Amino acid sequence: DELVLQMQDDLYDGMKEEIEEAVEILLERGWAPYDILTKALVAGMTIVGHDFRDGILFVPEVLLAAGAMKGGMAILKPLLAETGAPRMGKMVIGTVKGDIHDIGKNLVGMMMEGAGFEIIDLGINNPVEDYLDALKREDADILGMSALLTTTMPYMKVVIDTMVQEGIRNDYIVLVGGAPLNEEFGKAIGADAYCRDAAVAVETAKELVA
Ligand code: B1M
Repeated sequence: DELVLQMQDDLYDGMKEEIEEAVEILLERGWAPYDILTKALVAGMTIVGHDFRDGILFVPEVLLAAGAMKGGMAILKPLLAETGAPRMGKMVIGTVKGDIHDIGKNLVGMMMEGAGFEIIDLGINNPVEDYLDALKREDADILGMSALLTTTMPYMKVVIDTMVQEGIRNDYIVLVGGAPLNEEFGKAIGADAYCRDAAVAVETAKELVA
């Protein structure tokens, strides 16, 4: 679809209004919200990521792209959450200390909500205390941590180690995700599972909560 390619260009150029309009148009054309999310927005952000890595795009441009992505996601959010699924459990989710990337985390939260989980979103840059306080306060079932930097992903181990020290590790399901992680890393730090994307996070959470 030509509009989808146009959206990837517009996302690259940080054109929030154009993205919002195009999301509405695809919805009118009968596109599933999840397909708009993955085929237009996530695919567009992947291209941004490559050019950011290669020094073609810089932080200000990527921030604009992120803003456009969030504009599109905001329209899709209620639609993805509209399944009326039964309550599955409660998840505390946040990006780890030192890391301010939140698009992936937000997406996981949205999809989990759509699947019937209650989400407590702690935002970005979370020290270990924030996670532990929220888990206890909210009587949560699941801890979800996100990290997008190779320099911040080791902090997930700090959180899990602290849970072990406090004797509460096994009271919660711990799921981790983020572009630089992999299965092996998830195992090595003692998480219950590494989740490649939001759909996998939902499936894994459903499986482990049951
Ligand atoms: Co940053 N950045 N960034 N950035 N940024 C990356 C991550 C990078 C890979 C780009 C690159 O070089 N190719 C690179 C990291 C390199 C590395 O560590 N090896 C990088 C860098 C270097 C930086 C800065 C250091 C740049 C600088 O300042 N010099 C800086 C760091 C700031 C900080 O955090 N302290 C920085 C800043 C930024 C912006 C602020 C400009 C912006 C963030 C805006 C925002 O989030 N509000 C930004 C962006 C947008 C990116 C890229 C381009 C896109 C990330 C994204 O949103 N992807 C990214 C390149 C890339 O990842 N390819 C990059 C879309 C999103 C849907 O995917 O986040 O992977 P993702 O989430 C997926 C899965 O990973 C998984 O599910 C999600 C949905 O499917 N998942 C989970 C994620 N979290 C999960 C948690 C779970 C489960 C699954 O819990 C249960």
